[in-house]
Amino acid sequence: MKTDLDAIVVGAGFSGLYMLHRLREQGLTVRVFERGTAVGGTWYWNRYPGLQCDTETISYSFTFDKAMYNDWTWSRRFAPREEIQRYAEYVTDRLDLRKDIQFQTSVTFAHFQEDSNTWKVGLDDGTVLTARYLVTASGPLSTANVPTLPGLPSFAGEVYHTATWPREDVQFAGKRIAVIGTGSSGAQVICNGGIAEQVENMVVFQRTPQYITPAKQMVLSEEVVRERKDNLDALVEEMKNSSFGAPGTSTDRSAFEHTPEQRKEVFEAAWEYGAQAFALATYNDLTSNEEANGFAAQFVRDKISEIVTDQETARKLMPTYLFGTKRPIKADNYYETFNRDNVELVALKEEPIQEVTSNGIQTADGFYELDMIIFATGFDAVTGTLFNMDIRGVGGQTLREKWVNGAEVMAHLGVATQGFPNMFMCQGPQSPSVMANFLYGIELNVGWTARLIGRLAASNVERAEANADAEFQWADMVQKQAEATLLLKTESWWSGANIAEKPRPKYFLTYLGGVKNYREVLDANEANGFEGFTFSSALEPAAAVLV
Ligand code: NA7
Repeated sequence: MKTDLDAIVVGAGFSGLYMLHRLREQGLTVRVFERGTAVGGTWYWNRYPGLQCDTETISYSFTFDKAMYNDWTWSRRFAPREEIQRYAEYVTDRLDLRKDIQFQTSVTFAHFQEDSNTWKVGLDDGTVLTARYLVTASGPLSTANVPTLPGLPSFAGEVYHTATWPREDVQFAGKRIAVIGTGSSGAQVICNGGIAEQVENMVVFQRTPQYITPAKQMVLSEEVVRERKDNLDALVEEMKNSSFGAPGTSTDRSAFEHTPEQRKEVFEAAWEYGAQAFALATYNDLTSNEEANGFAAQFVRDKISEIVTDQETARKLMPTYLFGTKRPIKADNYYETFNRDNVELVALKEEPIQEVTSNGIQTADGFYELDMIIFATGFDAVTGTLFNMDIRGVGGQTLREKWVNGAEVMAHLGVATQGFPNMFMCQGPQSPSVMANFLYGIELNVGWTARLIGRLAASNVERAEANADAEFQWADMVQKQAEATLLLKTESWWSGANIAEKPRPKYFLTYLGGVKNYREVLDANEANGFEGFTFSSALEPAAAVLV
């Protein structure tokens, strides 16, 4: 059956951009629908002061086009948000993608049509389109988690969320502000955005104290930039064969190979080096062995005690959960910020919020007068945005029903799920996505998916559907990987436990096997004709074969 388009892609973040490029290269007609006014995805929406990427720019760049890599120059070791936004625009123009992206348009529904093996897709302007393939590139971190605090609607001051930050400038000078949440976003708002220097007073409402190691941001010299560009092939080799998809992010050494003195030296050097070194390149058993984990945890607690002058504040800042079982945070001068006279810490587990009033927050121990509340409370991660779209597969089943509201998420190779034929997820659940350098992950995961779609489009296959046994085996393997680590011992967005209304997933939401292994699995699967899918055709049932 003739459709309006070969493929509809939801979202113009980096996944959507790369998918558009790859599908178009194979001759498909594609349209991307993006609710924002520009490309960039999560970088477009999270425009709060201080935001920077915590993967180094050396590898947080597309590498598939050498000239495109070489013609772009990053200014710093970690890209500030504005620079990533410019990079996304650069990629868009360089690959001439803009003409196939429709901005300020949300996909409201996507329903699979069993009689024609096509997708009917509704947009918020009332348009309905048909396509053979539906591709979700809506991002794992794109639906904000906004807690309901008693009395919040009565607050007369300004209220912001890091993930839906306004495009207009926010004025901080002389104001009394609250930051609620101390994950990566909260930490960056607190110490990286220059806010503490402007406000009269900043009160940080911290639920769980975090392990925060220095990022060690720096301006890149011309020589460093030149060297990176001259050595791209070697860099890509290293990324391909690493676990995180970035250089300097793995080690074969166990913490037990060293004496306590040697460990201290290793941790100290990694602390000074910054980036991912402390969490990923010190020892290989920090997130699999509790004793090894304790070495790293204690090192950070000792640092907090050294850095923070007031020992009561230092005590409140000290994390007690297992190191690395929430996403490790990298930020410069985080603990130092609490030595400022105008920065105050409220440990919510000791001093819970009772209510928000028109002019502040009342806790069990006191009242904090405020002009502004900033929520840095994270995301309904991985499945949140997928569930918010009305996606219905075979028999009208919604994706939320299929995945039992998040309790039983299963996605073959992190790409496709049974009952939703011709639907493919970019960086979907159970792909490495948030556990690896996201841009390199896109090249792997989206590149593979685009090749599959290209093969389907070139063949007489009308319908490609993940098999139930394949998705179960994949989900079960992903869960076993997680069980071999300490990650399930902590409640976090990684373990799908940060949204009160959602059940804890039976199968872990992210593939933990690392980039190298995932790449090898995808390559082998492709070489074997894309195993784990059933390919069919209504017109030629016996002859549906991938060419
Ligand atoms: P995170 O990492 O989910 O952090 C959210 C923070 O907000 C965290 O400190 C939470 O405490 C806190 N939180 C959540 N709900 C509440 C309520 N109701 N009250 C008080 N505090 C709360 O989100 P981010 O945006 O910082 O980072 C997400 C990812 O983006 C990051 O990992 C990088 O990959 C980029 P908790 O720890 O749950 O007790």
